[in-house]
Amino acid sequence: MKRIASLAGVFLVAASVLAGCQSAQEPPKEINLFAWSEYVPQGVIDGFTKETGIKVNYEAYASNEEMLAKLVSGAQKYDLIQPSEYTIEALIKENQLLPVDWSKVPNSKNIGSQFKNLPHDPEHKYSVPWMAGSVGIVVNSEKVTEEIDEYDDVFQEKYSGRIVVLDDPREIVSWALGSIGKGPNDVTPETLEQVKPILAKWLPLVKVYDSDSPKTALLNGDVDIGIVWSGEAAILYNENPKFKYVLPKEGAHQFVDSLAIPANAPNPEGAMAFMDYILRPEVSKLISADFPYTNPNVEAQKRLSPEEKNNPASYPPGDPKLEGFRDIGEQAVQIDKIVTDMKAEG
Ligand code: SPD
Repeated sequence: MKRIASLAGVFLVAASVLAGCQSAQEPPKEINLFAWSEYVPQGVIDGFTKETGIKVNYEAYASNEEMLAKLVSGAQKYDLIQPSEYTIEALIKENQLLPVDWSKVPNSKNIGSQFKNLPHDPEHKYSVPWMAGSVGIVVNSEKVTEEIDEYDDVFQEKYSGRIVVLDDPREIVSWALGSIGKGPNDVTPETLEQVKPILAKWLPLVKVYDSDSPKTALLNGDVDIGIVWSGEAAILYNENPKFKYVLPKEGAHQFVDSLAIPANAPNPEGAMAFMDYILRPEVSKLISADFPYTNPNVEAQKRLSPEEKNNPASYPPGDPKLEGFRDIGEQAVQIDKIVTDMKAEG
């Protein structure tokens, strides 16, 4: 846990105290869900509560590091968290997750085989994929008319003050690594030295850092180009197909965000009931409707409309070069420091 605490260190924040006590005999009739913002439809939460009587307290975060910081602070106990693949990997290494009792999650049969036994959870013991997706370039093609197909194309002087990017140091550094022919997991002190001058050139051009809703600045016309989560790009495309999604030719991050149960969860039974509920095809379909990422539930995918399946950000055509992030241990602290310092310099 010490290593996780250090990874999360830069984001440590005070947390509110869990309200109320539960008696030892009576299972608590609530679960605390700590999940990404703009990812969990209120209708899904309400449907679960209506059916089970279990209240869901949904608290949102905008980065894995923010989630880890609050988790390790211990001020609040969570029944479910929703980390990305590399963070699941780190938490498993540190024995911070409970194994899922699959007999309590029979709808796990709906998870596509390509989303099981991935490197972050090789025995498929701890995690239920929520949504997968990619991180790519969005272009307002009415404003940016030249061809954009690699990271360097985004960070050009002429686009200064017209760029939105995710507020996520690990993602940002992966783009700079890509631009020098390195993979997103080629993180060493040497490669970090190599990306520093690139970031020093790129970051002053950025107008907006936003991991919660990067689509907003594009929709408002505050910016014309950006690097965002695929689900945000899919919503933009639905609003207006002038917003084109481009997966950079150097390669891009393919994330898998999953539900997992922290080792100290007060109500693991309630957590598994929620896991099973969201794996119902008709419920999973509702998540796709609001947040059009790549749905890892094969039965839900069968129920999507042609428009949903043909959205090029949700389900990119062809065979793009995509790669998951791995846990990089202490190097994550360096990445945070490099990006945070450079942003502060302006
Ligand atoms: N609003 C939901 C965003 C989900 C992004 N998950 C991927 C994170 C990888 N760093």
